[in-house]
Amino acid sequence: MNTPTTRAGFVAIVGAPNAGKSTLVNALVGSKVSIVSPKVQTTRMRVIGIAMSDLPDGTRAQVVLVDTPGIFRVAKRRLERAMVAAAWQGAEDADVVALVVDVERGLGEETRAIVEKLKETRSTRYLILNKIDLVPRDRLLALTAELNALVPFERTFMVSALRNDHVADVLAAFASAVPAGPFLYPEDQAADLPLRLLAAEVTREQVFLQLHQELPYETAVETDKWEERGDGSVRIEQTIHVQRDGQRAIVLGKGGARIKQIGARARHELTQLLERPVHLFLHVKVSERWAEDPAHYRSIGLDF
Ligand code: GDP
Ligand code: K
Ligand code: MG
Repeated sequence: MNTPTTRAGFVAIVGAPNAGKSTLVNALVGSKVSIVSPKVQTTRMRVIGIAMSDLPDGTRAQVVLVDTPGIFRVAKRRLERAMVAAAWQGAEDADVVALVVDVERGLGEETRAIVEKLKETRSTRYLILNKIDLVPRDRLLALTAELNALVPFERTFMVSALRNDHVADVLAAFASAVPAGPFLYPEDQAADLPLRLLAAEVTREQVFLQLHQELPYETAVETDKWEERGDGSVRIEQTIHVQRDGQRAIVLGKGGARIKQIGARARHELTQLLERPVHLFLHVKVSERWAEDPAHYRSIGLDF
């Protein structure tokens, strides 16, 4: 009998805003993938990172990380509610749900609300106490006990995502926890896929920020082309997929004014995130059934 040589699966990263989820994802993946900022709710959409890990027995693992949007305590708007629902759906589908807690903040209201939800999940639960560089060790042990009393976690890790302390232990645990099986993403795509997804999320966020309720949640953005140029810049081509002609007109705006504005803001954000000049080209396409095809959701990181 052949022992499987690869493993692959999904790990949902959940936690209160500013717990350090994006920082952890970046540390796990080893490159700048997710959006990190001290502002609450920067990561409105789900961004996927892919971490590769070699296990001691020679098995290679592909860990697909889902950085969920902030868990909003009061989701008033339709979009927010849909995002929260999507986040929980993601957590439910994942092989492991990892709760990240800022140890300096401790057990706040948001973390409590997430823990309540975690009681219902059938996925394996991990607890990741983050920012251990900021507090004394006895606080960590007290917090571990407090959280495990609320809901049992299979494993508890104490890390500093920022300093990359003990992050390797977390990755090794994720890699062992995902099931044996083929990689979910081709290895040659895995490197720039997160960047393509991230770029799509940045534009999608602008579409929603600028058009609010005028578009359905299913409106999607796909990065079609990603070209690293010799002069250090990157050329990105994206398609905004809408479902009807009327929506296309909304995205374009009068004389193309709206799409220009979306493109300008997205380009500005991407230039800062990628730390190099970005040339961004946007297309709008009516693709009626686009949103219904699960393969497309997978390719843009909305669902799996
Ligand atoms: P998210 O909202 O959960 O994605 O949190 P972020 O990753 O954006 O981090 C929020 C803030 O916490 C940022 O200013 C990070 O630099 C900071 N941060 C993240 N991890 C650590 C850590 O291990 N130690 C310290 N001191 N700060 C951290
Ligand atoms: K943040
Ligand atoms: Mg974040």
